[in-house]
Parts: sequence; C-alpha cells; structure tokens
Amino acid sequence: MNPTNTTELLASYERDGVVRIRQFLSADEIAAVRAELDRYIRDDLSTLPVDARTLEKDEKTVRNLWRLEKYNSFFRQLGERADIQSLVAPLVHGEPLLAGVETFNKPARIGSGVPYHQDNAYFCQTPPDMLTVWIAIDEVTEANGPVFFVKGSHQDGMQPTKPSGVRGNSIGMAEPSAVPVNEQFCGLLAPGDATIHQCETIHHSAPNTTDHSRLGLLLVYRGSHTQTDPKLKAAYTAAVTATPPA
Ligand SMILES: O=C(O)CCC(=O)C(=O)O
Repeated sequence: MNPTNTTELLASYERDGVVRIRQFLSADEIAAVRAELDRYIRDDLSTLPVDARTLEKDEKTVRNLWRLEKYNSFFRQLGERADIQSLVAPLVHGEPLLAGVETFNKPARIGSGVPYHQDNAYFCQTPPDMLTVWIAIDEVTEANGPVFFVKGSHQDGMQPTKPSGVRGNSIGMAEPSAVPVNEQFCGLLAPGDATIHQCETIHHSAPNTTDHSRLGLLLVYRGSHTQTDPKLKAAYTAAVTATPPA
C-alpha cells in the first residue's frame, strides 16, 4: 500500500467524513482482484445463495456482489490484511473487524444509480465507528457515475430515512441533501485509488450511461466495540424485507 501520513489522514477523515488515498492498491493487486472477480462471477456465483448478489434490471448483469468475505477466501484475506487493518484502526477508534466485502459494479450503459443514503441505516451501529474503503478497480470519471459525498455530514448524525424500493440500496434518506452536487466531494479515482468514508457521511451516485464500466470493491470495517442500535435495525429490517437482499 502507498505510504500514508496517518495524522493528516485521521484529521481529514474526522473533519470531512471522507478522504481519498492515491494508489491504495498497486496495478498488480488490481489485476489480481479483477481476475478473481471475473472467475467468481463466472464459476461460483450461480451455485451460491441469492444473498450473494443483486442484479441490474436486465436480470443478468451483476449490480453488486455481497458477503464476499463469507463466500470467497481471496477477498476475506484481502480484507484481513494487516497493513489495511492498521490504517483503518485509528479511524474506527479501536480494533477493526472486517464487516463486509462487496462490489458496486456500475456496468457500462445499464449501471443503476444509488440514492442519497447514510451507510449506518444499513449497518445500524452505535457508536458509528464504522467505515468503507471504496477501491476503484476501473477508472472513475465524472461521466460514469462517481460517488458524491457531502463533506462533514457525518457530524450531524443520522437523518430520517425511508424505504427506497431500489434493489441493493433498500433504505435511503427521506430527503436528499440540500448541499448542491457541485459543492460535494466527487470521488474521481484512477484504478487502485480509494476513498474511505465514515458510515454516517451522506453519499449517492448517478447511473452509468457511458460505454465504460465503473467497478468498485468495498471493504467495510467496524470497531470491535460497536453495538447494534435496535431502532436503526427495525427501520432497516422493514426496508430490506420489502426489497431484499440489501
Ligand atoms: O458505488 C456506488 O455507486 C455507491 C457506493 C456506496 O453507496 C457505498 O460505498 O456505501
């Protein structure tokens, strides 16, 4: 991993709720991730439970892979890498536990959008010491559906939610952020770059109408001290029951 100034990283993360790290994974590591994802989708996915994925509207193309830490040892080992866990430990204010490995594939032309949300509506953890490392496998451009983050929004805590009816993103915010998109942090990334966002940072992304795929691999961590908040969990359970599996 590219060496990082931990003090600066932590200060930006605490202030903004989102940070960008260039060359988080090397070109060789990205090639290995891509090869394993291709193999997994081709050889394994059809044999696994339906909670392993969400498909796009064409009912064929993968929108998301879920629970890769459970179903695939390559991705579990990546998520458990000591150098990555040491980097995120101060950000989760404790001992990091790998909570999930997943993808947002945003395939060319049909990749669907992601409504405004806060991840803690899904994770339901208190205190909100949980985060996502979003690693670009493809280049992320302004045109192919980058993730936009509302800087500092994590500091205002959880906002009212509503079921979204979107498969793969079942719970969204009752109202979108009032911050105009052109004032939000746009996660433009080269392959191997990453963003890290706190679980209460408001974010969203547009559909991909270009001819270029925008594949992201997500590593999700929480501090070992966090606990499930029953009120958040009840709202999530209602939304995900309406639109499974996530
Ligand atoms: O990749 C995207 O478009 C959305 C990602 C997202 O919602 C997340 O990282 O929580």
